[in-house]
Amino acid sequence: MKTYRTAIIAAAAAILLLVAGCSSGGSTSPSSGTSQPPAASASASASTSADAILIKDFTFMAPASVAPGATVTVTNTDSQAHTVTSDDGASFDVTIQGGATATFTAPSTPGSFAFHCTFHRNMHATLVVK
Ligand SMILES: [Cu+2]
Repeated sequence: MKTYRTAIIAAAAAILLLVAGCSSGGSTSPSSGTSQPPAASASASASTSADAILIKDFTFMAPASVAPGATVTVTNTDSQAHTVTSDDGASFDVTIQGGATATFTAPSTPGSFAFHCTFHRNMHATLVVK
């Protein structure tokens, strides 16, 4: 019991010493000259793959063609979500949220695959696989 109390007193004394030491330190501005810029917007579009569909202003911009089984990246620059849905309802179907990117796998068989957006039935385009 006595040692416990002694320890508390010692701790209190140490804290007092620390506080005193700090306040007598003088200059209290630890601002070093290295101001780190906040994570620069490094959105350098590294994905310059040809296997890409761009959606802008409710319009599909499809590549001339993609290879069978290729991974097709869809970039939606609109604020609304869109889908890339094959008209046959089976070849591919992916939803791309507004301002987001998604991928789907192109059909493994060559051909022309008409597709649409299920949210906006006036959006149509064709994916050529060859
Ligand atoms: Cu749409």
